Amino acid sequence: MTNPDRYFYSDSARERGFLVGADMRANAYRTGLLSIEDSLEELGALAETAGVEVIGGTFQRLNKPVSATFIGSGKVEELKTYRDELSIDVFIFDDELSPRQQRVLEKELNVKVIDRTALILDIFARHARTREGQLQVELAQLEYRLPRLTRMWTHLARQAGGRAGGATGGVGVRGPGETQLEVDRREINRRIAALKRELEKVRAHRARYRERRRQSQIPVVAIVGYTNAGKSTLLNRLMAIAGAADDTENPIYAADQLFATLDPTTRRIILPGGSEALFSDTVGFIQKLPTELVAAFRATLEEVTEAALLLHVVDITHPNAAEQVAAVEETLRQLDATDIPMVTVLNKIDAFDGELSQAENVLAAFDDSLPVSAKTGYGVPELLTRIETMLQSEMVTLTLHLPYSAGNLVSLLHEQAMIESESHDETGTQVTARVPQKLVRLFAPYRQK
Ligand SMILES: Nc1nc2c(ncn2[C@@H]2O[C@H](COP(=O)(O)OP(=O)(O)OP(=O)(O)O)[C@@H](O)[C@H]2O)c(=O)[nH]1
Ligand SMILES: [Mg+2]
Repeated sequence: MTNPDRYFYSDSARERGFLVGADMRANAYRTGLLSIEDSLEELGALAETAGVEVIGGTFQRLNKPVSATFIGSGKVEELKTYRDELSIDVFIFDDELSPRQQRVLEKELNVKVIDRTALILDIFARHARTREGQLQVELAQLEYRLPRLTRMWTHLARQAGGRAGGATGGVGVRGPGETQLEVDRREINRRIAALKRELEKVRAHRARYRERRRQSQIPVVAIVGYTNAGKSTLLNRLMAIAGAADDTENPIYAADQLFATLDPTTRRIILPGGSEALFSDTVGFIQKLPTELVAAFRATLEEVTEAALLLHVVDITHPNAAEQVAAVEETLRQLDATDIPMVTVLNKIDAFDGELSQAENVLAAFDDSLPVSAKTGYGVPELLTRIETMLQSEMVTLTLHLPYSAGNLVSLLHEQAMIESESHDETGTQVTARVPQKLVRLFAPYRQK
């Protein structure tokens, strides 16, 4: 990563954060998949990644959120004590606060109050490297902040405005642009409109790139999984073992950090039987990922929805491996990607100190799971073979005669199939192609012996 901290606080100026959670007893209000303790621990890891020094945390059992303050008034009083005794700069809530709740809490507590979403956006802002990634994050941040703009935040932004390096107001309030919190709502709206226009241009460019890629007929394998599961490390290992089609490409940044990767990276890899596939690494998933965030990153996540195969990486050493799997499945459902065939790997098997059978028990629900170690390479050759077999079995060879009136089907073949031969006569197009199983029925009327 280049200059990760250039625009952000140094350690000596780290903000002191305190975590706040609520354990909802009424089912309708439950969020996330982890126990409250594990969820707060994850929130702490997110806060540390965003550069906050986590001083402590607390949670409250509630039937449902209190409408004005999310937590009960007794808890708010308790937080005031922590604020004074522990010199807390920022309270970080594990669930998304409504703009009103946040305003009321900031007024009561008289320090900054942020939530999990703001924290994740802050980390995304730090880790975005491509233009599209940066635009996407800035847009998501502004849309998130617009209804939450309070004097507290603008005040902080002004205070920080004079700082060398341009840090603006610390965690949750900092972003790619320096001026954004010093401008008023109207200007933010103007900026949002400008960002949307620019994003559209960048996206059109990327759509053209993807179109070219489609025409190259190489299947895409999207690497998915919970953040920090080892997706980027695995892609680096796949390249080392299988051989990248272009060996000038740099390794992908991997680190013991949440959301180390934000922007998609694609590498072309030669599979054991000689066929090729494009492997795409992208942003990880997390529980309690707000739907709006998934929507904001929909373009990035198209890598996932358009893939021929999903490679689901699970960190089997993580105590919440099973819950993480459930969170990934939930996000795949939100993305409408559940129809795509998937192979699951139980990663970090080198560091797993239980029995292998125990690991397999956790994931007994998967037909296609393999133990691997991205670190040592264990299981990776078998994985490559499995992927190649799955990619091939997903395709069916069809010989077709398509009348010119079915031109849209010819386009579909160009987009989704691997064309082996194609010729034209007076009545239409004669094609032999390897077609993804899910599309075969569309071509039934045109099949030839
Ligand atoms: N012991 C062990 N550690 C691993 C293995 N694979 C990855 N790691 C470590 O796990 C951490 C996360 O790895 P990444 O490859 O960055 O994970 P990621 O899934 O890309 O994470 P994000 O991009 O942050 O979502 C790093 O510290 C890796 O060194 C493995 O097989 N064994
Ligand atoms: Mg990564």
